[in-house]
Amino acid sequence: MRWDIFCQIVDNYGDAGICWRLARSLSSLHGQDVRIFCDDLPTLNLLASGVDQSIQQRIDLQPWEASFSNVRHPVEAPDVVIEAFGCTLPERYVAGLLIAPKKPLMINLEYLSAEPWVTDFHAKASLQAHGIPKYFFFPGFQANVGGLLLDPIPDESNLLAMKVPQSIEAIWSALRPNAKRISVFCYPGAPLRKWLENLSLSGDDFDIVLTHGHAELLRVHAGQEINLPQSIQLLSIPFVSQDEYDWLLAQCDFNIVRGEDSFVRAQLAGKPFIWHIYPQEDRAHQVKLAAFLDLYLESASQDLKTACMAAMTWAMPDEWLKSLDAWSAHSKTWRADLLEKNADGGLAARLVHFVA
Ligand code: TRH
Repeated sequence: MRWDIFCQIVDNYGDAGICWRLARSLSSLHGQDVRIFCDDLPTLNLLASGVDQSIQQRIDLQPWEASFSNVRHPVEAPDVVIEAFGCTLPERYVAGLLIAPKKPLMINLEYLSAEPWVTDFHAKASLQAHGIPKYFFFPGFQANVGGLLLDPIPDESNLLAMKVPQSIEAIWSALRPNAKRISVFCYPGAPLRKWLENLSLSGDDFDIVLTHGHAELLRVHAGQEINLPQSIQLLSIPFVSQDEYDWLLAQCDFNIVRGEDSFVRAQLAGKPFIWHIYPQEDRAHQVKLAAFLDLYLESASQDLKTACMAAMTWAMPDEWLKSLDAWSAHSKTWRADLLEKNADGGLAARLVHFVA
């Protein structure tokens, strides 16, 4: 089948990150023909770079405007149209669909949420005046929703086989063998400086890998130069490709992640993490975080529950760091659970099945 994915980049990298991961799964695991129409191609290309050429060449990355004219041609008419995160399709594209030789199926691919209501809305029809059938599709953790994007599954053999990405080779050589490694990818509101200062009191050594832009963020927010004891080494890396970022998560003992895609990848890496959830004005993010923690910590001991909840709401490390070993073990179990629950191939496979 031919799939057209529409990706509008609202902010940051998550919209492009999800669209790219979905496209590569549909193409390389399910043999589908995929095009992405994106309003910010450079960002999409940045995420997609570094991936095997055989994967990249099969996915057609197009600017948003390229969608206006070509659906009328029989060979170009899509079978499935994905509106990522409910983005509005270009009117000229929809007008073309109405006179295309075949009617596609439209899918509104929603945000990931662990909230219970998602199960009632997943796969439900959304009636449209134009008459083209459209359905909601919710990614999620529960059994009866759309699942997670797994591809590529980070297993030990493929991650160990991967070399240190060239762009960070020099920085990587500065890591200390006995220091614990923490990667940092969060939003500007995080109390990062205070958090690092508190971490430095633990008596252990930590190498902190700051992803693109975070060193600047630390300085701006602290309003002064960072002055931490030697037990904390800050290493700043450039933006890396999506596969390289996956590798980074697996190389660290603890990760700070955000948004949606890095949040899932940290779980699949099987490591403890802080999810810095995207802050929303109406505090809806607190409900979403609580819903996730209910599932994530369902089988955890009371001590671990208390520690994880504290960490995820930015309590200082001295409140929860003693639980890190138990949390590491829990992360491996949670990863195995996720893989088992998505053993049918997860989101991409469920989409293909749903459409069929
Ligand atoms: O970029 P994000 O913050 O996510 C977004 C926004 O919050 C957006 O509003 C929301 O619509 C969307 O999430 C769902 O974080 P996220 O989702 O983790 O996406 C980041 C992507 O960037 C992810 O695919 C990993 C990738 N990445 C790299 O490829 N290289 C890097 O160096 C880094 C730091 C990330």
